[in-house]
Amino acid sequence: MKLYDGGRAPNPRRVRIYLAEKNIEVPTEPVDIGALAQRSPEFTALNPMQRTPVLVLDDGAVIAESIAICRYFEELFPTPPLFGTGALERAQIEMWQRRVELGLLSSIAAVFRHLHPAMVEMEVPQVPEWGEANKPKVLDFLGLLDRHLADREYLAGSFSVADITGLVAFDFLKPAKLAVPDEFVHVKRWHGTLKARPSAAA
Ligand SMILES: N[C@@H](CCC(=O)N[C@@H](CS)C(=O)NCC(=O)O)C(=O)O
Repeated sequence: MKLYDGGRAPNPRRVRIYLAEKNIEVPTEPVDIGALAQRSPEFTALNPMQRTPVLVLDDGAVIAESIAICRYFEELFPTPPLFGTGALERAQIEMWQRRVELGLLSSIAAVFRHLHPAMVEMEVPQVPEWGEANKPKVLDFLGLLDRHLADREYLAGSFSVADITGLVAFDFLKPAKLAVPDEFVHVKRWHGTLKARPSAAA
């Protein structure tokens, strides 16, 4: 088994945090996405989407997409449960995972990818207007999250993969040069709680 890891980028980090929470060790191979190694013929043969992370099993089977990789390990090692237990909690974790992935992480990624000079070769074409258009979307979502977190510690039930996506998205605000307004105290408290977990160092 081998995990092709894209370093400091947010999606590979989601999987590393998940694995750290589960105490699962997987041999990794770094993919230098800054040098566009994900576009090499070898990597493209593994993942035609040319994105990291990618998990390759001993029999050569390939799993891409961060959450698909996490789900694979969840089936093998259900404890501690990070996708929830019971029908309702599972559904609510799924709901928040998707909301945070689509509503926050994707918008922050759009700001970063379309405005940061370092992304000029990776994001073709870079459309600065789209980066700018996503800034208020990020703020709106952070506001929604703040209201949701006012009376709960985690996004849905106990600590879960939804919080992992949220943590990674939050930490991606800095490279995207976005700030969290001071009034979002609940989001900040939630982030502080997640950041204090040892897995956040992954
Ligand atoms: N939906 C995918 C997204 C993967 C993704 O966008 N990975 C980024 C790193 S965060 C990447 O490899 N980017 C390379 C590129 O855009 O060329 C997932 O959840 O794993």
